[in-house]
Parts: sequence; structure tokens; C-alpha cells
Amino acid sequence: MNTDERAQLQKVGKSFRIDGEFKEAHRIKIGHINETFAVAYLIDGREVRYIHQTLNTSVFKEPIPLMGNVLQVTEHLRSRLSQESATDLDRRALRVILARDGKPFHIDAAGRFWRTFLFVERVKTYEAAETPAQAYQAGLAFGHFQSLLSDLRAKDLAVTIPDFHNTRKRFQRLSAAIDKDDVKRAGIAAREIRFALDQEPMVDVLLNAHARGEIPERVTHNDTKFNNVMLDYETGEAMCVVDLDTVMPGLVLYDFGDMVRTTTSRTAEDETYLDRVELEMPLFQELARGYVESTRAFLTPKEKSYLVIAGALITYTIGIRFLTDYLEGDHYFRVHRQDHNLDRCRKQFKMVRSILEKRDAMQRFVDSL
Ligand code: GN1
Ligand code: MG
Repeated sequence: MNTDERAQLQKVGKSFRIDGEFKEAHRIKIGHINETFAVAYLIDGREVRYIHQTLNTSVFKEPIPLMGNVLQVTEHLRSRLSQESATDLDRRALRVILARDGKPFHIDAAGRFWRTFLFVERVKTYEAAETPAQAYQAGLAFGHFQSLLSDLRAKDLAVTIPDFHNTRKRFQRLSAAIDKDDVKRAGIAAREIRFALDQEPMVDVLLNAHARGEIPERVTHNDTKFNNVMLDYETGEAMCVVDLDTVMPGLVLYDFGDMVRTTTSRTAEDETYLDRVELEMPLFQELARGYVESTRAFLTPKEKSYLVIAGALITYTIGIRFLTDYLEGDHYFRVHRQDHNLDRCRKQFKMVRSILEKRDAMQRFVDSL
């Protein structure tokens, strides 16, 4: 980080209710959309760390209601956790640090939108799950998260990105990108395009189930990647769920589906050695066990019956989003190398194949829970 950036962060910090001496800052390379920095302050001789984060307002077009959601959700989590007599609350739920003017954000002179959280200490995140025990913790953590929010009214939350997991709309956008082929990449991605189009029969599965009234909308996280669960770095216990920008009304199946996508293979999201990519049953089983255990109070048999197909569907949905961005010229997801979005897409599609192949065994396991 250069001196200008440091000076800028120092200035940002002054706009928030942090009373201490700025010590150091560094960028955290996590996520494809926002920019995140860890900043240390000396407060009464003690080091206290914070997260300053810019919100990408071309993705999140209504940042103020979004921060309203984040504040409401974090306060609700905190109050529910204290009812459960949980200790260590600042490591179990994010704490929003207000700006000096009392708002949960600050807009700097360049128009950038900033928010600040207390840093969660002594935890670790992983790009991919390494053990079944970690998969279990992920299932438990997101299930518990949904459960703690289950008494919040979904309609009291703003919809931060409309149709976020609407696979039909994502499919339409992909079809348009294929037709336009603006950056002339459809040829390179011909096999992936074929696979994506062949899966069309799966596209409406959850949308139809919801339309038929089989599965309700609840308050959901909507970005349940494994790297959004913070695990205690000594015990491995899930402490805190982060990245609350897309918490809004949704189907619990979206959340479980994205957990399957990111927690059931010990490979990164952009793995290029596809022979290594497959759904690993021990990881899936522990993930499902943790999730079903922590959602027992509200999950209906109907919702449970869609868990496995949701894994395939959400993995497919994120895959076609990577493919669409590739065909449109990489404007949405940050890329770090040539054809990065295509690599990400290939990895997702390989997972979709694997999930569909193992579907029956996965279903039998879920039915046994
Ligand atoms: C984006 O920025 P990050 O990594 O938290 C995206 C998710 C995708 C994910 C894929 C708002 O999340 O929907 O699943 O990348 N977030 C948004 O890794 O589009
Ligand atoms: Mg996210």
C-alpha cells in the first residue's frame, strides 16, 4: 500500500467514531467486488483493529438502504445471541462502527462510499474447505444465521440487488450476451455455452416451486461462500458469518446451494486442473448435517427435499454469471489473469456435472437426516 492510500485511509478513519492513534493499514485481498482494508489503531495503549471497506456502487446501486439492512441484521443477531447467552459477541456478529455524524457510512470527497466494522480477531477464513469438520461448521454457521434471523420480517429488509438468484433472468442475460458476442469470445467459450444451454430444463426448478407456494421466502444471506465463514483459529469453531451486503428476502435453498458450490470440493473457485474438481461426499455429508441440525426449528420437509437440486442449480447460476461476464468483457467480477472468468465458469460447470452424477446418493443421505 502506498503513502497516498495510507493517508487516504487515515482520513477515512477520522470520519468514523474511532478515538485512537492510527498505526498501520493493509489491503485484504478478498471478494470480487468491494475493496477491503484492515486498519490498526492505538486506543489507550491497546491495539484495536477495524475494517474499512468501500462499497462498489455500480453493483450495489442503493448503498444507503443496504447499510440500513446491515445495521438491522447485525443488531438483531447481537440481541438474539445475547438471549442465547452467547459470550464473545464481537466475534460472533459483525459490529458496525458509525460515522461521526451517526450514519452507518461515510462518503468521501471523491464520492466513494465507505463503511467500517470492528475487526473480528483470532479467526481464519479459507478459500476452500479442507476437512469434513470445516464443512460441518459452515453448515452450522449459515443455518444458525438463518435461524437467528427467522423472526425478522423479510419485507422489512431492502432488496439490495433485485432478482439476484433469479436463474431465469440470469439465463436470459447469458443468451443476450451470446447473441451480441461484443468482445468476440463466444468461439473460445463454445463448449461452456453448449453446456449452459443444455441445462435449461433445470433453470426454473426453484422459481416454480416458490410460485406454486411450496417454499417460502425468508431472510437469507445470499452469498454463503465458504470464505464468508470465520473459523476460530485455535478450535476451528465457526464464529461469525460476514459479507452481509446481500442479506435480503430469498429462498433458504439459495444459501444451501451456494454452500454446496463452495464447501464440497477442496479446490479453489478458479481451479484449472479440472480432474481434481468433484463433489466430495464426506464434505457434502457434514455440510448437510450441520445445516439440517441448525435449521431444525423452521426448515420444512419441502425445503429439505430441494437441498440437493439447489446445490446443482446455484452452482450452475454462478457459473453462467461468470460466463456472461466473460462474454461481456469482464466488467463485473474482478479478474486477475486472462480468461479468469472462463476458468471460474469451467470449475463451476465441472461441479454441476459432479453434483448431478452423485445426486441420488446425496439425496439418500439428506433423507436420512
Ligand atoms: C461475488 O465479491 P464476493 O466474492 O463477495 C458475488 C457473488 C458470487 C461471488 C462468486 C454482489 O461475491 O454473488 O457468488 O462473487 N457478489 C455479488 O465468488 O454479485
Ligand atoms: Mg459477497
